[in-house]
Amino acid sequence: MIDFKLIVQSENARAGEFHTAHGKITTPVFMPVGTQATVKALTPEELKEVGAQIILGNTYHLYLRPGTEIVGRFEGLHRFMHWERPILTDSGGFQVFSLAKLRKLTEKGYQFQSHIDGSRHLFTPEKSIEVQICLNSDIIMCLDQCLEYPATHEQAVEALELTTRWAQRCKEYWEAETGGLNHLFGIVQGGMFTDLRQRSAEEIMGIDFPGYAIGGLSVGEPKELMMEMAAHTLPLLPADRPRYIMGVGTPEDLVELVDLGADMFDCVMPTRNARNGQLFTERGTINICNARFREDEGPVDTSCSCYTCRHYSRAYLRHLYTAREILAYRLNTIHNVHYYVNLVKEMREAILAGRFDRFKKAFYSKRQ
Ligand code: PRF
Ligand code: ZN
Repeated sequence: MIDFKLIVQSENARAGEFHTAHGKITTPVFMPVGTQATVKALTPEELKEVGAQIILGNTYHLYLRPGTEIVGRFEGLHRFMHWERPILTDSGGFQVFSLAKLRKLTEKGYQFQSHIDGSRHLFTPEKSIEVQICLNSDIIMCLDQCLEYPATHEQAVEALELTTRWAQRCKEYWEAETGGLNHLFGIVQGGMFTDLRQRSAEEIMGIDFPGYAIGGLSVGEPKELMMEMAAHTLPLLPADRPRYIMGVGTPEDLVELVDLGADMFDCVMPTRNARNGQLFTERGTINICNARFREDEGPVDTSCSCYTCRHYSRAYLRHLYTAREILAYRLNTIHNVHYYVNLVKEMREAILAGRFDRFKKAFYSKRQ
């Protein structure tokens, strides 16, 4: 079992911790996305310097390339990529759904053609767990069916029922195959329907997992609907297990979701947006291409202590970006990942000190 320890709960916001084979994780926690066994543009040393505790990898990508045969020779992802802290892998369902060609969904699993070379594959719940165990990730996810938005109630029922049957198969395979070192998380689906979110939560909790994720959010629905679904689902989940919101979101989303009782997050925004010149600051986002930074000698964010902000001006970062220099991507990514990791760390400190409400007010008052 995961022995998740809730250290302080104030209203719904939680500060906790749990252990994995590669060390302790304190929550709330933000997991930078390292899809292909690399958080794009950063070395593991840089990730550690910004304070990343755990990163996310993608089963779909790593299974297709380089393949489990190669990663297996290194006894998993940690040594392969030189990252000794915890790793969570997503199961592949969501990535098949968004990337693969000619995919077909049956009771067995996903049939699809690789987006890389067109080769044919069948991804079953058992296969997903097998691959994730071979990657030796610390937290592995059940294969689920994430619905697109909008979807009908009937479609959402079908997807949640399939997700439950697959969760059962994942659990059985996991119990038979792992020594208990890889924690398996269940995923709640249910589309944008509160009755189905409740039903999915009950069915997935009935199978009993070390942790629970809420999937199917941030798939194109309006923000209020996303928050309504999260607010409805989070309190249904057991207080003594970590709660992970998959693939969300903006800094504001993270503040609101921590306030509602979420513990874990991943999102491509800090890394992807960095490569598009968008930088997060406590006053809101800026685009470093903007001409108003041409002569700006100040740092990206005066309140930031990251390597980029300690040493470089906005004028220099604008120059690098406009000149399409490789260093632009690296420095921007260092800053953005630091921003996200630090935001969540500050929320944890505020919860521990019993001042999360004040933190949230200050967070909004600084934004323009
Ligand atoms: N399921 C899985 N991974 C995901 C999602 C999901 O619903 C989402 C939805 N935001 C992101 N990543 N397995
Ligand atoms: Zn910075």
